[in-house]
Amino acid sequence: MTSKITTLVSVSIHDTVACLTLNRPHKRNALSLQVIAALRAAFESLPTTVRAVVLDGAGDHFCAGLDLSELSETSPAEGLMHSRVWYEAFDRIQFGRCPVVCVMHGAVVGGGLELASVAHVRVAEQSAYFGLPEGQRGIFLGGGGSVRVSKLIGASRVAEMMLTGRVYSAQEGLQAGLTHYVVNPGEGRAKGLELARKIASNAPLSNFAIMQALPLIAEQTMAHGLMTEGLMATVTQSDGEAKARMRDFLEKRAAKVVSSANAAVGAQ
Ligand code: 1HE
Repeated sequence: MTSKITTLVSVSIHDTVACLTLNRPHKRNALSLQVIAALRAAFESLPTTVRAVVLDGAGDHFCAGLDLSELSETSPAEGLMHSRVWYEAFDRIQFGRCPVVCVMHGAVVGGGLELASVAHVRVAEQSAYFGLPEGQRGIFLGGGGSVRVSKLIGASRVAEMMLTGRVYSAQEGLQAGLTHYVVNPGEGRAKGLELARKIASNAPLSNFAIMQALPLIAEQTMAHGLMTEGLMATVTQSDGEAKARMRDFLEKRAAKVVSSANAAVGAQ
C-alpha cells in the first residue's frame, strides 16, 4: 500500500484499488473550487494499475455540499461558470477509467449528494443522512443533482426533498435508491474496498460497457438502445478475456453464482 496526502484529497493505493478521501474535515468537506480541482486531479492522475476507486470523506461527515462562502458575492455569469467547473470534474469521474464506490457517513447534503450520485456504487454507514437544503439556502442544485439524483430516486422525490427540507436516513435512502448498501458504523471503508476489489477483478471491457454504454442506452429509444447494446455485447464477447473467462466456467474452473447469505445489513 502506498499513500500520498495532498491538502484537500488524500490518496492511498491498495493494489488495484485507490482510496480517495475528501480531506477538509474542519469545514465538513465542503466543496470549494479548490476541492473540486483536487478531486479531479486525483482521479486523473491515478496509476494505470488502479481499476476501481473508493471515495469517502474524513471526519464526522462525508460532505456538507457546496462551500457556501464561494457563492455569496458571485454574479450570474460567475455562477454559471462555477457550475461548469463542477460539471466537467464530475463528468470526468463518472465517465472516467475506473468505477467508483462512494462510502458515505454523516451529512451527505446538497453538493455532497450530487457528488455521491456521480459514483457507480454507494455504501452508507448507518450515520449517513441525505438532504438537499438548496431551497432553504435560496439557491438551486448546481452540481448535476437535478439530473443525477433525479435518475436515482425520481424528480418527484427530489422536488419534495428540496421544497420541504426533508432529510432521509440511511435506511430511508436505501429504500428510495440513494444508496445500494447500509452498513454498521465504521464498516463503510471495508465494505467499499470489498466491492471495489470485486469490480477491479471484472474484465476491463465489461466495466467499460457498464460505465459508458449503460447510461447512454438508458437515454436512447428502444430501437437505438437495442442496437447499442448489441454492438457493445459483440465487442465485449469477442475480447480474448471474455473467451478465457467463459472457457474457465465451462471447464469448471470459475466460481458459480451463489446466494449472498453473508451480505451486509440492509443490502438490496
Ligand atoms: C461550511 C459548510 C458549507 C459547514 N460551506 N462552510 N450545504 C449546507 O447547507 C450544509 C451546511 N452545513 C451544515 O448544515 C452543517 O455544517 C453540518 C450538518 C454539515 C455539520 O454540522 P457541524 O455542527 O458538525 O459543523 P458546523 O459547526 O456547522 O461547521 C463546521 C465548520 O464548517 C464551520 O466553519 P467555522 O469556520 O465556523 O468553524 C462551518 O461554517 C463550516 N461549514 N458546512 C461552507 N457547506 C453546486 S450547487 C450545490 C448546492 C449546495 O450544496 S447547497 C447545500 C450547502
